[in-house]
Amino acid sequence: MALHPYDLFDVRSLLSEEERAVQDTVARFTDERVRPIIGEAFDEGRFPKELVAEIAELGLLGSSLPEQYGGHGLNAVSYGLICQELERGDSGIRSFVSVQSSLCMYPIYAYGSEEQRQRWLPDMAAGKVIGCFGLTEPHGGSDPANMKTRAVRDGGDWVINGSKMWITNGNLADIAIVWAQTDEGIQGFVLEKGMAGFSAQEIKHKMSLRASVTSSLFFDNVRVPDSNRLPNVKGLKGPLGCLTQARYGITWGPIGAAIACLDEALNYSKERILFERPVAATQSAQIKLAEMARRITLAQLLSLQLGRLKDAGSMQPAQVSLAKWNNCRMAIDIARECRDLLGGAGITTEHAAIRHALNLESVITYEGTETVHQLVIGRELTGINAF
Ligand code: TGC
Ligand code: FAD
Repeated sequence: MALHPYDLFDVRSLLSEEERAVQDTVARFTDERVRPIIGEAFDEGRFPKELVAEIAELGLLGSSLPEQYGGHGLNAVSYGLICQELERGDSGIRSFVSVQSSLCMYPIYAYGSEEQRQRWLPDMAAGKVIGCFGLTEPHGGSDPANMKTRAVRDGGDWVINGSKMWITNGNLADIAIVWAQTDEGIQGFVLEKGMAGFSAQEIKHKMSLRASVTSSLFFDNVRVPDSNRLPNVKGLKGPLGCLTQARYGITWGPIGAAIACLDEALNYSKERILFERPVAATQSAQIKLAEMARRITLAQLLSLQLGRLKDAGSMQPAQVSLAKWNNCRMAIDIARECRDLLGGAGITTEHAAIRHALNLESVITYEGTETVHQLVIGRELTGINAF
């Protein structure tokens, strides 16, 4: 029996029935609703907001949370498959879901009070309240410990001053999870759209993640009640704990992007006749395609095992770093190679490869750059902190 070209090791047979059903549902959504419109949305530099209600209806926002907060109690592997199938469409759509689920709903669930959970999570799961996550500052995102945004206690309120940069969903968001330095260490605050002194400015001229909103946030004496402070975490481990959740999902996402590119390049090279034979009949093209399939297979097995470790409660941040590094590098290399196999046709957004390649420039940078994740592994091996 012929092997499935995008699942050479039959990873799907290792999935439960529920995991397969989740994958199939999201795959259908991507094929029917995302892929037909995403090239144009990318061209226009427009996040397709019209998809949010459907994404919510499919249960993809905060899908791992318990049902009482609007989630579906899905396991980590299912969440990973959601990310993979969404990113097969576009990294921007997966980013939207990552930020809402892992960077906004997760901290409210993990670090928030019961009142805060009830107040925000069900509406966020329903897509009625959109969140963004403000950690990165303009002077250097890799080193969030050097945080300049500051919150100072004033009676029953906090007064926040500072700014954040490169914030996904910034101008879309109804609430922002903002991390600020306080006298007791870094703390998280839920800022609401319309609070005096809080503004967002969209970042234009992006060549990457064009179908996603990216913004700067500004805080000018923003007065936030203590009831909007996340009470159950202090220190950098708060935001880093959220990043571990999001980075886990991001290990799966680029597998989807790489599969989309391989699919396109495979079809194109079988049909493109040069020197009286299909490009796919040449040895060099076959080596390139085989190399892509090899790297996708390794990434699939890596993420699946990572997901199983997460579901067993034993996943370590350094393991997430290795998979984020490997899978982003795998996907960006494949997207660029596929762009090359398409020749000149590969330079327009009529084909997906260049859009994925450009998107992956962000994906390999955000949530910890490739270098940051390499240094995490270096530290794990040597016991020496090179940051
Ligand atoms: P260190 O000072 O040693 O640790 C501080 C505390 O945090 C704990 N910790 C973690 N906890 C959970 N998950 C992790 N991954 C953790 N890493 C560290 C640690 O145990 C310690 O706890 P405690 O109790 O002892 O205080 O911090 P470090 O030396 O490990 O960190 C250095 C470094 C460079 C790895 C870290 O600063 C880092 O990861 N920098 C990169 C920043 C980054 O990734 N920013 C991403 C911003 S958000 C984003 O990009 C969203 S894009 C979303 C989208 O559109 O999809
Ligand atoms: P810098 O930290 O200035 O890094 C510059 C270069 O230095 C990089 O090549 C880096 O690898 C390298 N470097 C860093 N440290 C070392 C070292 N020790 N040794 C050697 N080299 C090193 N942030 C949020 O908080 N929320 C979001 O929603 C969000 N969304 C984003 C969306 C997009 C499209 C993008 C592009 C970014 C987003 N980010 C977000 C920010 C992202 O996390 C940062 O861009 C990333 O962490 C890197 O920070 P930086 O851009 O300031 O680069």
